[in-house]
Amino acid sequence: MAYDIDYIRSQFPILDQQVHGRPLVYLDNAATAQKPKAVVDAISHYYYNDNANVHRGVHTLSQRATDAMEAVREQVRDHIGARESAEIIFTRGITDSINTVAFGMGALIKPHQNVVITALEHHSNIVPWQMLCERTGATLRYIPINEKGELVLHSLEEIIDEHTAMVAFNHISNSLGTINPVSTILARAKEVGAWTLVDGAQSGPHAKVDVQEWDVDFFTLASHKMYGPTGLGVLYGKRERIEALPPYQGGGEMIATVTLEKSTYAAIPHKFEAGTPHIEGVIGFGAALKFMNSIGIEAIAKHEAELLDYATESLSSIEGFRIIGTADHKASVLSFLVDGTHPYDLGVLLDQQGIAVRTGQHCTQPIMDQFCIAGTARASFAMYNTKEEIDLFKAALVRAVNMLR
Ligand code: 7TS
Repeated sequence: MAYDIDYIRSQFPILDQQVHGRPLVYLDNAATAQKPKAVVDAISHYYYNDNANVHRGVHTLSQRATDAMEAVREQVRDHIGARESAEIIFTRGITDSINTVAFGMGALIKPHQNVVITALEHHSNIVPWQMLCERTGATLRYIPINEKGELVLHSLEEIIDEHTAMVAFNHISNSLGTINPVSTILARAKEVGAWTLVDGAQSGPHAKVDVQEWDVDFFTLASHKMYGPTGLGVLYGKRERIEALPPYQGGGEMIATVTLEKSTYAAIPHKFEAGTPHIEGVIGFGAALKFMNSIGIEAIAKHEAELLDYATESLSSIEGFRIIGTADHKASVLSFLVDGTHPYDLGVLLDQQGIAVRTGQHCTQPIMDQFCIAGTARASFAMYNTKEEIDLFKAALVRAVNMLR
């Protein structure tokens, strides 16, 4: 079936507007994607018809809300190929998912052990592990990157050793777009018996992932990067792993019994879902997954790869244009600098022409340090972007550069 871009764009009413008198060109999708009507409608429908708290009421609305939420848990299970829906935990986002694992590991890790991350991580996959190591005396190690922004794997056997408790890394880099060799790293981690976590923040919207095929212990997703609501993430964990982890937060809904002296915890996944969950978020995320799958994640990835190739080639003709992150395998992200200009100034001048890009460190300061730069401007693509938009982006960038030089 042909990729019906007009239909897709018609499903995102927010795109049809002017910013500073110019048509909006939204190229900040790695930060958050826009939401299709189906998501907004599912949330409205929930509030107009079914709103109630979940897992506690015998009344009809509570049961409807519970059924709707649990149906999405099953949808997520199916989407990532998990064995059972009890392995799908709803969190507040990727940050919350990683903190849940890093906190829980505090009870399990020993001071002589180490945690391995990479130099390509978002701060949310660095800081929680630093905190874990500070609390426990374990050591933090990282896999370095080369000048193209690719992981350097030739020392993998020394970095991941028999004392490695956890190997945590992203599938796709949010600031450079590098697609990492997940299976190679997981294979080495498994050789030494380390636990593994893959941060799927940027793969969720761009790639099909099967957690059993990877045989990964933990995997994370962010609803808001997958056309769903903000404030909701997913933590997938293999049953035996999440059963072994102590919970991160205590409170209602995560318990089996409570006396004033002691509590016992509920079975997974509820052990990790203390308090009233983000019910509307879960319902909206279900609609987002359904919408994304109706277009087809492979078709979306192909479309975005064409946009990335087109943008890379087209923008490279601008004098002084420099791409930061030139990995052989990349997805949907174009981070760049233009000689003689500051990325922040470019971002402001692009915005004045209707073009939304992100500027700065993209929560990946160690990457910027490695490239000896303060930050980049970043264009990131989604299912609804077009080559015409990239032409508008290029024309606006040329104008901005001419004003600044
Ligand atoms: N990991 C990666 C790879 C990410 O891209 C992000 C967010 C996170 C973790 C954190 O996700 P959160 O939903 O908990 O905030 N990345 C970005 C970005 O590139 N621009 O804004 C947010």
